[in-house]
Amino acid sequence: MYLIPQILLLLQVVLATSPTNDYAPGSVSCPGGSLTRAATGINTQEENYITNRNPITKSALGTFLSNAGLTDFDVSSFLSQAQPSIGLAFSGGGYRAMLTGAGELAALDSRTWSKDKTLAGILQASSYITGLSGGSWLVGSVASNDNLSIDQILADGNLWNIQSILDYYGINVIGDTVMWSHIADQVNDKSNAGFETSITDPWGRALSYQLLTNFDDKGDAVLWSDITSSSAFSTFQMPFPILVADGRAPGTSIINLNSTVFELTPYELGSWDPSLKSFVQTKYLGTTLDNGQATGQCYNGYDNAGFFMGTSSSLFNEALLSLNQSGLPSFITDLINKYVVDPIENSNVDVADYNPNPFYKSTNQDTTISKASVLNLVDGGEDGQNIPIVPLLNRNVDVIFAHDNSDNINSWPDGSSLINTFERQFVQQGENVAFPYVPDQKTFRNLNLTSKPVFFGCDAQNLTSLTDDIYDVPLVIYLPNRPFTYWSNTSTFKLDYSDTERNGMIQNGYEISTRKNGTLDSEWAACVGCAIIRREQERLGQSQTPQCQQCFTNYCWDGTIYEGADLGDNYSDDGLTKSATYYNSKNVAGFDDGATNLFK
Ligand SMILES: *[C@@H]1O[C@H](CO)[C@@H](O)[C@H](O)[C@H]1NC(C)=O
Ligand SMILES: *[C@@H]1O[C@H](CO)[C@@H](O)[C@H](O)[C@H]1NC(C)=O
Ligand SMILES: *[C@@H]1O[C@H](CO)[C@@H](O)[C@H](O)[C@H]1NC(C)=O
Ligand SMILES: *[C@@H]1O[C@H](CO)[C@@H](O)[C@H](O)[C@H]1NC(C)=O
Ligand SMILES: *[C@@H]1O[C@H](CO)[C@@H](O)[C@H](O)[C@H]1NC(C)=O
Ligand SMILES: *[C@@H]1O[C@H](CO)[C@@H](O)[C@H](O)[C@H]1NC(C)=O
Ligand SMILES: *[C@@H]1O[C@H](CO)[C@@H](O)[C@H](O)[C@H]1NC(C)=O
Ligand SMILES: CC(=O)N[C@H]1CO[C@H](CO)[C@@H](O)[C@@H]1O
Repeated sequence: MYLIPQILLLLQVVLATSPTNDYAPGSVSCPGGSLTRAATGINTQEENYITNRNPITKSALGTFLSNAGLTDFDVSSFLSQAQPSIGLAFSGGGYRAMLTGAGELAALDSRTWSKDKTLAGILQASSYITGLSGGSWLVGSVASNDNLSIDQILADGNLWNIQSILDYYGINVIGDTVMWSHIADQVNDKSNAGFETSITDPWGRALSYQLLTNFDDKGDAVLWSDITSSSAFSTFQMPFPILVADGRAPGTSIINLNSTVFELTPYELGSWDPSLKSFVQTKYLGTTLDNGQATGQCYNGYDNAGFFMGTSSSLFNEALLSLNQSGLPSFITDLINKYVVDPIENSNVDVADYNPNPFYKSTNQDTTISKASVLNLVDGGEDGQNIPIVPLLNRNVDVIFAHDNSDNINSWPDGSSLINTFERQFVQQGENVAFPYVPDQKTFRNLNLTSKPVFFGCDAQNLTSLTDDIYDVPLVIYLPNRPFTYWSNTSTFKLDYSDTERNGMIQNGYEISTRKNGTLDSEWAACVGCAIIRREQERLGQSQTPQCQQCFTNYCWDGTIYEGADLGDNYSDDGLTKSATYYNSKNVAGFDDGATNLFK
């Protein structure tokens, strides 16, 4: 059985469609018609994917709900009238976010080799999966590798060997130099083919040495649009993947209120926001367009999967500035030194250049973006919305699993990402995308809303002052990073993990999702089930069972705001505490040896 993912992987290598079979884009014949469209609705190919996936998610959800321990609830009768849609969102935060997120993803995956099945099958029941920055490394590598399971990745041993990303071959300086000269050749090819390159190009290539290791030449010819021809995608067997980046004018800063949130799907790149309201076909990026029409030859091969993950995580471009340049090819050192020497370039070190700008002269929206010759994208977390929720709001899913591995205080989250997304609905950029009420950071931290899962937007009826379409606002299951079996608040810029550290982080993520294998709450699976079915129940006018009412009492934020003194960071099993008993000052596994032993 375990051979199957390997075989699929080989198939996918054959299907890589970059016309040059290399990092450089190559010319292809134009498909005719406009390559952009106004953001008036979901892309028809995506819609077709979801329509075909619906029976699969419904059946998987039926299995999950039947095993979840729901009492007085008839699963098949409910599912004969309802189709809850689930979106999974994985935040940024470097490898901390990728690894904690990996454990959280494994907890939702029925394929995971663990006796613990608390939330197993929710991945199979999900329609969408989104990632940004460190979360894009997780979502991007899994989706590009034909939806490999997390422990298959660890068992294979090819992917995710994350000794320093800047020193892939460890102490082998010669090997390292070989890697950088390959990268220089690849990026140089793109440049020679007439495309402007930026520091995100070598960054995306370096990332691919951990994330696309399974492919020829570390995925230099693997495209984000190639996902559509992978085995799992063509049989609708994976959630539809979306990466997130932000639009930014060079030399300016962005906050949640004025950012343009870009989504990068295997079909399209663009934004629903009023500042753009357009999408371009991902596959034809690199083609010079005038209001969507090709002005010359069309190109494919620009949407390299590593370049896309690099774009979503462009904050880390800066890491390249610290490379030991001795022995590196001059193409790379010249590119890097441009940013070191020139203060203006330096302030744009986090920018990924998309040149030509696909939205040039777009009449869908006459904005600064459509006037510029280059499209500048930056790390998806730079607008403070570190959990990629906006694409899920635009798709009206019923429930969002919001995995928050942000660094707000001591490299722990404090709810800021949700707060920023909440605030955005009250300005023009966020109009028409309602998001449930959340409290301030102080309340998050001191009412145990960052130490255990919390549900927001539990009652659609309470959302009438935000929108008329109250049932379109998702219920949010908030899953903040916290320690159980591992001290998982590692620095965002820690780029070097031993296998032991890596596995400790993943294990802790698993404990966060499952509430320590259900040991902290034997009804956790049932409560998650109650959250998943909630919006459809409300639409159908069905009342909650007493069990679900109790779950909502336990997990919903009830509107209380905390006014007292800050209680600090001491985590107990289920909340914050003043006791030092649980405090482990050594950043090592073994914080609580009583937890699930998943990855052996
Ligand atoms: C991934 O794809 C395989 C094969 O296509 C399928 O068996 C599996 O269920 C898929 N995983 C998910 C999470 O859908
Ligand atoms: C966004 O808002 C911030 C803060 O007001 C400002 O500094 C920045 O220039 C704005 N960016 C854009 C692109 O308008
Ligand atoms: C940079 O690498 C060279 C070998 O290529 C080595 O001799 C030198 O010590 C390194 N410099 C630093 C600062 O690590
Ligand atoms: C992790 O959290 C502990 C407790 O809050 C703190 O003392 C430590 O500095 C944090 N580590 C990092 C890397 O932020
Ligand atoms: C919804 O509103 C009711 C009535 O005001 C209140 O009792 C309840 O706590 C609210 N629910 C949530 C989840 O805020
Ligand atoms: C944890 O609690 C102990 C005992 O009250 C206290 O000394 C310590 O400062 C607390 N640590 C943090 C990070 O708040
Ligand atoms: C937070 O958790 C601690 C430790 O479990 C508990 O003592 C405290 O009552 C909790 N606070 C709230 C508001 O639930
Ligand atoms: C691996 C492990 O400890 N699994 C346990 C998870 O919890 C269930 C019951 O809640 C046990 O049956 C499993 O053995």
